[in-house]
Amino acid sequence: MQTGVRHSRMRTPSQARQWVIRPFDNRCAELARALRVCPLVAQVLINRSVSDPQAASSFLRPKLTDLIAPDRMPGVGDAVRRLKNAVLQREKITIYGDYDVDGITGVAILWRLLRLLGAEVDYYIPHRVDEGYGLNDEAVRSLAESGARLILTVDCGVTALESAALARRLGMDLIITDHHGLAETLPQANAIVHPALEAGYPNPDAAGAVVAFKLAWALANEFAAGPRLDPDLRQFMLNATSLAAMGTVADVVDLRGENRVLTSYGLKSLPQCSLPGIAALIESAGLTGKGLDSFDIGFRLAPMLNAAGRMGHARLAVDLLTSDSPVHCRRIAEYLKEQNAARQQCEKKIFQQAAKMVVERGLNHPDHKGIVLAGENWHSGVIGVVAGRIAEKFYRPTVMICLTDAATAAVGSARSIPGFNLYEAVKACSAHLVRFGGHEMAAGVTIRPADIEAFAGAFDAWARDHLAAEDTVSKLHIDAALPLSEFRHDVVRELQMLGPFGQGNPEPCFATRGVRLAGQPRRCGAQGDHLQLAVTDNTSTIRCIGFRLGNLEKKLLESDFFSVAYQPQINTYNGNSNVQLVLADVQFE
Ligand SMILES: [Mn+2]
Repeated sequence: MQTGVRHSRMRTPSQARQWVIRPFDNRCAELARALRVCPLVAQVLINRSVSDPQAASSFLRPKLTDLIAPDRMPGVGDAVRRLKNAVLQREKITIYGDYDVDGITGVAILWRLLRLLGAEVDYYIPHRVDEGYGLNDEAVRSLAESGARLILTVDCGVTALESAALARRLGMDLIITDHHGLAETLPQANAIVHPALEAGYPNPDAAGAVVAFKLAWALANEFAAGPRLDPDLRQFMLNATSLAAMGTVADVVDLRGENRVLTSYGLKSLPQCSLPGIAALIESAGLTGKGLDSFDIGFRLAPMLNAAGRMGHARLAVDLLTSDSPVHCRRIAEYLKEQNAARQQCEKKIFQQAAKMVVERGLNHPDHKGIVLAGENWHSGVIGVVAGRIAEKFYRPTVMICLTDAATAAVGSARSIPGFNLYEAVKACSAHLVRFGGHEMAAGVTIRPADIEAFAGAFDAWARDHLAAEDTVSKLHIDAALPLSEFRHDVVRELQMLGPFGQGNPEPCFATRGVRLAGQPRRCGAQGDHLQLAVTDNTSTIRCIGFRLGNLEKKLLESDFFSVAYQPQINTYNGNSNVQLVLADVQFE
């Protein structure tokens, strides 16, 4: 049984979860007939708000021709004209990108294309800890001094009014490509490429790497001699699709519509990607020769690329994706693997400290709704991830602050739970903050250590006013409750057509009530963390795997009946393939 592959994405079970079961939709038989699929697939499509037969058909069978033409991306025309000029005049272009996977892949796409077109191009990635997110004045000044004539941003810049004005004063031109929230005033720039700049653009959820991809595509078209791209450009576009798919999955944007088309093609071509950096990354992750899914990107490849920026400098990850030397790439990929292991260790240590603090201080008591923690020497590159895990474990919005010896102001990262607008919460408590920014689900704060206690009180009070008791109960969304006999081999195989899974299109989850054990459960995994069992409801008997559910063994043996929520999958072992249920939760009645 494959136990190592998938459990990395399973959440750590903590408190009881409330099952929210979608009602049966009577449109599903008709939709199933129109699509020639089983009703269960139709039910899941309707649950994902894909109920129109035409839309559902392209959802199940994405086509590259469904991609939106690159010249429709708002601002692309101005950007292409300015870049074409820069290429022809051999002006020095500096790509200025964000340090996360979305930024890194977007930078690599534009850098590779501009090189292919013969441009003089360089890139700059700010340091995550020392410089922070986005375009900053100091970097703009140093770029001007080093002779940059044109700055091209990726995945940042659309709110950098002051730095944009500074670039202009220093005699540089600026093209912004970004997908972050627009403020009331736009920065001064030669072009702004942004999917939400014009109402009605069909994919306002495009990731930063996709915005970069569209610009690169439009520019490639501009330089193509005839109606067809020459072989080099065609190969480039194929690789760029894989890079854009990685940025899209890593940035957790909605995986329906165009993002789904791009991700499904990008994933298919990823194992054969001709970029030595991608091949090296896949090899270091131990995924060579396997078909890759969105979870492999989200939980294996993306964390390695992100580790560079979290533990050191993200420039190294861009180096990996822009180098053509397999030897050099293999060295970087191995180093990133080590950095990722160090990141995991660091994260684990902080997570344990933070979880202990929550319990010791009683912050998980029903009277508390907002968690604020501060710790000595917590690494600011990983606290965002840890805040996310604490928020998930205790199901409360969480702010984590790094205290350092020297700092007069400390930095913190915050993560939310669904239904709680974190940005509004932080804004409401901003009297205690030096700086803050972010959106509904994630935010960053800067705070003087002396103000932490007052901030914690205000944040908790605001959370108590804006969260009901049931909001702090984690919910498990279930697509349908069905007897086990529904999950035949052919049905489960058809359900796989619904992938790639991710934001907006979660992997289908089903439930069966009143099942009992069919035989003795068996603990497995190095520490007996996992559980193998078979369950029956008299219609059928199916094998299950419960990752991190090993401690349920005793309770299962004591219970006559229980309910299971699960993701069905096809498990192939020794040439046999069988339906297996990956347990998401177990409820005892
Ligand atoms: Mn992004």
